[in-house]
Amino acid sequence: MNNLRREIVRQLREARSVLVLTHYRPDGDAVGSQLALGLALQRTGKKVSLWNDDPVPAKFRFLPGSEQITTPSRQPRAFDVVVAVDSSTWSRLGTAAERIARRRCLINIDHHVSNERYGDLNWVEPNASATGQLVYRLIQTARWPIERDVATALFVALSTDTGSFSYANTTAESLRMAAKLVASGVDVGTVSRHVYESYPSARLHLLQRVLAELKLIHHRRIAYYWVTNEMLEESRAKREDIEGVIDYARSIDSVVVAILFEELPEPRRVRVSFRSKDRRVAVDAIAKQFGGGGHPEAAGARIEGAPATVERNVLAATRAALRAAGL
Ligand SMILES: [Mn+2]
Repeated sequence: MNNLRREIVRQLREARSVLVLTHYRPDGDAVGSQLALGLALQRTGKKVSLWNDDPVPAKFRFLPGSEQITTPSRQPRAFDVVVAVDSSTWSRLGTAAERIARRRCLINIDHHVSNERYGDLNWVEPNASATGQLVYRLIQTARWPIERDVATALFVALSTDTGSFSYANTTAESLRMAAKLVASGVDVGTVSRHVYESYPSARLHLLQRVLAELKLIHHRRIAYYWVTNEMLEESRAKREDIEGVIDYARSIDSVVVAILFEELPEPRRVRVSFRSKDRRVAVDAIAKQFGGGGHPEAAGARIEGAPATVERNVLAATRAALRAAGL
């Protein structure tokens, strides 16, 4: 593992131009990992590009350097090294993947068990709490300085993927890393205010609509609800406001699995998110049945079909998973 990390550092050291990518619909770990690596590389004099099909969600735009994240160039461009962070599949990188004319080396850094190892160098550690944790180790291996803006991006990555250091994936190592980042200058209060307390009121209006139709089934162990296009329009909320909405279903005492169905703008396509509060039920295995993936405690899939059919199939698979676990 150490050799792999050293080889990644060697490739980055020899590169002049580096493109750092992450998955579309980026979350805190995606933006934070991409930005931390990008800024650290810039400090060493590399020419760095940061691409994403989707804009940086508003709550992460306080991060210094986030304005450098742009949509992919229209014409294919050549890079010495391309690094993908937090993206389990090549297709989750979106159109960026088509805009790379040449690259000497593709490096894939991720913590999803389901990672498809599409890189020339693949550093995948499912035990890491966040991809940001791997980026942190990489920067340490390279002995690049961790300045305040890099530390802040890494802190956001770690904080968001651990549910503010509350989920089961919070480890002694992730807490030690957080302590070191705070020592490097992270202003925790400011980060929390931006990331957790800066929602537009439209998000709460959306939440009202969504929660009003929450359903509890299977001895109240499964909670699910829908975000429809109509609800989004009426509340004037944006798609990025949907992130975290699933946590309300998850927070109910009796609930083992929470499911959020999101109607996508394209007809007959539904995005389904899963959360599990019980180690006996691995939701990535459920998501996988529908072509998705993720982590045992948090997973998702994009499923083709009429909403009612998708709902029926997903609920049936979830009930079966609970039954198999004796729940
Ligand atoms: Mn992640």
